[in-house]
Amino acid sequence: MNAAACVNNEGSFTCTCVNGWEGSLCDQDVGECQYNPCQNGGKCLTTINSYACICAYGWDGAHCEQDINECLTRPCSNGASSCTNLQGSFICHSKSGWEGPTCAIDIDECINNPCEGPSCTNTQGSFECH
Ligand SMILES: [Ca+2]
Ligand SMILES: [Ca+2]
Repeated sequence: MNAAACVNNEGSFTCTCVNGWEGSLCDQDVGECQYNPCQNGGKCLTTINSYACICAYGWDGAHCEQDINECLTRPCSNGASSCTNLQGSFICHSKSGWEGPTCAIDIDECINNPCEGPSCTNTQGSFECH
């Protein structure tokens, strides 16, 4: 037993576990997660005699120590000229006419009244003057 103290209740009992153990029978080892070995915001989960890291977005590896190269999945849309991998993230460099983290959002250029005349039509990735 890894219990420091057990109290007998009616029909049951409650154990206070020693450091590093948890569970009603103090049979769950939390030692590995005690000093969270998961990096970059990863969450540590105990498993039987071991642990697993649930990594935050953008990270991978047994201890979330590995940056995911998101650029390999070509996340940038609409002709974004290039993707730069960052630690835990990535950046799309948009061509003009698009915005947003993956350059998927069309800019409504007509808001800034770019046409000499009264008539501007926003188009996907551009705009037209009439
Ligand atoms: Ca990355
Ligand atoms: Ca547009």
